[in-house]
Amino acid sequence: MSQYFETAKPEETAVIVAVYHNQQDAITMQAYLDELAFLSQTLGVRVRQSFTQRLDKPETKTFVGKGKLQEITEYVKEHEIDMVIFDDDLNPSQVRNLERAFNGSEIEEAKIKILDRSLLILDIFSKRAQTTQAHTQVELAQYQYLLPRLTRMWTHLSKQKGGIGMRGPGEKELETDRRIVKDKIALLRKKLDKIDKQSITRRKAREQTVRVALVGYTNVGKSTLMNLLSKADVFAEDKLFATVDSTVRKVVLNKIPFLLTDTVGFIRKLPTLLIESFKSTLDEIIEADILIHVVDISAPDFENQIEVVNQTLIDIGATDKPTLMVYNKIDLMPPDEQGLAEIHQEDQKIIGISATKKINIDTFTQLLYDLVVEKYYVLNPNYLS
Ligand SMILES: Nc1nc2c(ncn2[C@@H]2O[C@H](COP(=O)(O)OP(=O)(O)OP(=O)(O)O)[C@@H](O)[C@H]2O)c(=O)[nH]1
Ligand SMILES: [Mg+2]
Repeated sequence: MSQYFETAKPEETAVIVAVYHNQQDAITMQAYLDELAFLSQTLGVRVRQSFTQRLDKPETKTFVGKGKLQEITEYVKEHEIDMVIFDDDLNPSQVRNLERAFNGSEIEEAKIKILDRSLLILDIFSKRAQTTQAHTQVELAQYQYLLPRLTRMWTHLSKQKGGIGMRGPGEKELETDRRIVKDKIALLRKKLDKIDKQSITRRKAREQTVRVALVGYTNVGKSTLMNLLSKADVFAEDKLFATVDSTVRKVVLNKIPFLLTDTVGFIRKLPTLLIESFKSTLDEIIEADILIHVVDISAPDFENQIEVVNQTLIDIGATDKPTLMVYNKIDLMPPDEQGLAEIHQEDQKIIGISATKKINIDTFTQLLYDLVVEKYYVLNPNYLS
């Protein structure tokens, strides 16, 4: 069934559409747009054009206003674009209206696909998942996303040919679809419960060990740093969400052992359903003693990314932990700003590094060691005696 959720095939073409409110500054706007394009490219889609509109909030009926919609449809028809990707979640009636706008009233033969940000993220997660647990978590989120959106406009599951945006027939089939999806959700929940029980047992066994988790926005260099520290071979790539599973490795710094977890990166507007179904993966972060918050200092909107990560940490309940802020990728900063990025404020525990060019790694490990050793003595009070 999972191919049902496949949003796009490589080489398909797309235009991206985003709405910004009036106060949004140009840099943030561009960063958001670049990110949506990057998400699309991660799936192999070629983004041909982007369209933006300033509105207080997206139009209820068609997300963008009439004039803008006209402009987009003309472009899409003229350039034979395969799909239109929207930066926010679309509700079922918006999907229906947009389907009509792009494909005319004869919807049975729709050619142009209407996608939204959550669908892209879910699809990327599903392609990146390695473990049964991650696969099950993504699938659960996908079916939950689909359930309220099952309308005549969306595919008929039992006859599905793959690809969101295919149409299904009448109401009776729709009811059947709803039942299939509900059954599937129940089944996936059960399966996850079972897997979760095993992970809880596994994590309990590690209670005496100091646990450190790498957190941060997606693509900032968490896995690269994990590989550097643990000599593990974790998949790192210049794509969004290279990692969606958790990897735990034992690391020893100056004879003090601890467990280091690399896990899924965060992103703005991460579908809530994903956060919910990834709960047990995120538990690795919630249960960690120390966080290493990795930041891509070369990202034009890095401050915004820090905000998103902090907010997500609050959302999942991973607050009040000793945190080492790591400003990574300082090698990409202009030389005169590299010094600036190398802020090494001991009290604030911020360090500028380059994980690939291995700049400042010794200072970083020293700072990390200081945090780990403190916790180590708490967990092993007899260590010194
Ligand atoms: N220039 C530069 N690139 C880096 C540095 N650290 C990591 N990268 C690159 O940034 C990209 C993302 O690195 P990853 O380690 O996969 O990032 P991640 O945070 O694990 O990303 P996700 O798993 O997708 O959330 C890769 O292409 C890395 O080679 C650095 O210090 N400098
Ligand atoms: Mg990673």
